[in-house]
Amino acid sequence: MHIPTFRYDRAIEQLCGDPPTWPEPTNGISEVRLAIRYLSNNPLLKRMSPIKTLYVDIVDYPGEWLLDLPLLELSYEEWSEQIARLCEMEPRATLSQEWRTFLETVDLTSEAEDSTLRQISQLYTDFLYRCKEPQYNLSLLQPGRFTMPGEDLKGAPLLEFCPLLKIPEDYNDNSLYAEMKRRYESYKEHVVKKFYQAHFSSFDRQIIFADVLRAFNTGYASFVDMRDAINMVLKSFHYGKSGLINKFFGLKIDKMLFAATKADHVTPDQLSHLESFLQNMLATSHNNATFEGVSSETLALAAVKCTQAAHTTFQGKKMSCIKGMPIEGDKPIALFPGEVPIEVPMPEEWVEGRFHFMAFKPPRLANVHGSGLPHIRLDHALEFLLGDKF
Ligand SMILES: Nc1nc2c(ncn2[C@@H]2O[C@H](COP(=O)(O)OP(=O)(O)O)[C@@H](O)[C@H]2O)c(=O)[nH]1
Ligand SMILES: [Mg+2]
Repeated sequence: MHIPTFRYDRAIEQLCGDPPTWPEPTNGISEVRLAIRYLSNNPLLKRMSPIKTLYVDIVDYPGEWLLDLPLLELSYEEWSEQIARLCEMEPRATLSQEWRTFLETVDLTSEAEDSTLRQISQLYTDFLYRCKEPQYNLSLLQPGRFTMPGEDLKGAPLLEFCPLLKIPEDYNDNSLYAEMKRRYESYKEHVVKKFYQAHFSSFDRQIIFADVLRAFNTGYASFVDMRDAINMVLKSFHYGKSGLINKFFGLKIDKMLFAATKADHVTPDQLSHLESFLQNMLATSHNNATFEGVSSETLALAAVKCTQAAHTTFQGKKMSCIKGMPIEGDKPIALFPGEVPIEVPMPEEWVEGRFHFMAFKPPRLANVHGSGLPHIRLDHALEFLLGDKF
């Protein structure tokens, strides 16, 4: 009762508008319960009560929050060290300049002042927001709530701390350093653990979305960051019996789906490439014991298919392409957005303009209540996630 409802109705309304528009992206947690009525095939059950109901609770939350999970295993000092190391590399080195310069002028052993805490955390948060800008599109942004606080935490003092570049050796209890350390610990206790305890303890299936194509468009650094972020999260999920998430929250996930989104941005012949690419990107997580007892699958899918496959002739050769309405503009276009590599290209192969997976407007939907949304492979996803429950 205390969790906002996922506004499917509102999303459908927007998608069916004239012109159709994309619903608001997720910025907090919401849930929806589906009651799926179906005819049982089981000969015994069929005779008793042929119509069965499967209840499915779907929980939607920002992917950013997953990045808080690894913090549970890190002390404030260990986390600081990780961030400091990341900030030595571009583009973070430049983007974090202002925050780092300010941090260097601050005496961490001096008495904690609210105004300093606010300023220092604001500069750090600004840095995280810059990392998110489309031209950088970085994923490994911690703490997750700094850029995605959710309704209840906007402006809360719990979010006023930041990692450090150097740890002071001598300090007392009311120092800036001690205060930030306390806030980091209470962030873990009151935000991170609370979230996982409240929600993750009841999940038994999970789907993780990765916008691989967007990373392709942005470049190598963006891709590496996304890969590292997902692998970091998966490492701390460690879904097997001995994993962290199990230790803390008694999780019982038995199926995990990794999905590359926006599969309608590529030509149909590239779908299998997109899937192989995602699989290769997650190879480390797939191969080790992370998934003891958890079956996982990789899929390329589109929740709303915005393009049509077509063919065109270029220099006398038949080529496949996609047709759709670009997000900016009102004339449909046909294009070949590029080939999806199966293996990760070398850094020097990510040349500017190699990938151009364009964003599209949602299609005009005449009969969404009758035939549903046009999609790519959502049926595969459902079969994998729910098939065995029927
Ligand atoms: N072409 C296409 N674009 C999509 C699809 N799903 C999402 N998008 C685009 O990605 C944006 C963000 O998607 P959304 O699901 O709201 O992301 P969230 O931030 O994870 O909640 C949307 O506004 C669309 O522009 C899809 O299936 N096909
Ligand atoms: Mg969403």
